[in-house]
Amino acid sequence: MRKKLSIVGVPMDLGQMRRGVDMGPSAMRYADAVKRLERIGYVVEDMGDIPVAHINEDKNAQPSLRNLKAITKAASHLADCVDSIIKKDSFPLVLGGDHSIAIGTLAGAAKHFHDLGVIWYDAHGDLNTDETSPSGNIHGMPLAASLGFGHPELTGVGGFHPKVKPENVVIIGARDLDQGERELIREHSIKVYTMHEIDRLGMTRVMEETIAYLKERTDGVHLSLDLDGLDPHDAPGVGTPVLGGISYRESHLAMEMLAESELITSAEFVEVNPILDEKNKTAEVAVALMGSLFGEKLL
Ligand code: NNH
Ligand code: MN
Ligand code: MN
Ligand code: MN
Repeated sequence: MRKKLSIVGVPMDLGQMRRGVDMGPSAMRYADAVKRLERIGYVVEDMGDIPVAHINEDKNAQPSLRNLKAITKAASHLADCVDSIIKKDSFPLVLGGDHSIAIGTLAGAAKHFHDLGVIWYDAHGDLNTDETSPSGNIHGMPLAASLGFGHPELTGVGGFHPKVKPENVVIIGARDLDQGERELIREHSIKVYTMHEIDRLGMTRVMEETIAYLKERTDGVHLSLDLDGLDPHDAPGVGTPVLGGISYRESHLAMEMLAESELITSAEFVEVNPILDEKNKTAEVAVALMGSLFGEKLL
């Protein structure tokens, strides 16, 4: 991994229905993200936040794609920002915000890699389109959109598509998949480690396999970490908690193994909602995991 690191916040809460996740970037800054990464040895630049609209669009305008315009606008802005960070040879670290922002992060990163890999660490697949989504919430669609599936305004962010090929994606932690998502996973043979595989194989083997798989087919790897991938006991401050998730220690192990692999070229931590949290615990967990991802050692 490179030694320069650029943080950008995206105070986005329009991709889902529970307000407060727009305060995620502040909460992670408050949990001393910058200091922690500097201590590891990085030169850290905090670029501040991407502007995000604060008004909800008419709720009836497009119930299958809520707040489409405001979300694509912020995503395009974020894509340019991530693109410029990589151009100046720094590592983009994006703080969310709901997961819809990944459309922008991936659009920016994908400009620089012919075979960008993605690790989607999440209780959910985020593989819905406006046609399959049970909610109309765009935070359930970013992985589909990045693969080129869904509404053209979402798939077209950054001016090209797709950003990622299905065979370059690994989903880790899934335990709440919708019917349309299951079909898309089967149709395109997307690699998924559900909680079942994590229980059976253990996180060590899951990460060994993931790293080996991505190493042989990608030229860069984006980590998209949704805090709801963790068990709600360890990460309570999320909008859609799902029981039976990845533990705090397993998550550290996963991050430590990624640090060792030197595979990761961009990262984002999303869905931290301070309003639903217990004394900023989830933001602190996120920042601790950043520590491990960027090479912090216990000894
Ligand atoms: N799958 C559901 C939907 O599309 C929930 C998505 N919620 C998330 N995704 N938090 O990570 O609405
Ligand atoms: Mn808001
Ligand atoms: Mn998600
Ligand atoms: Mn999720």
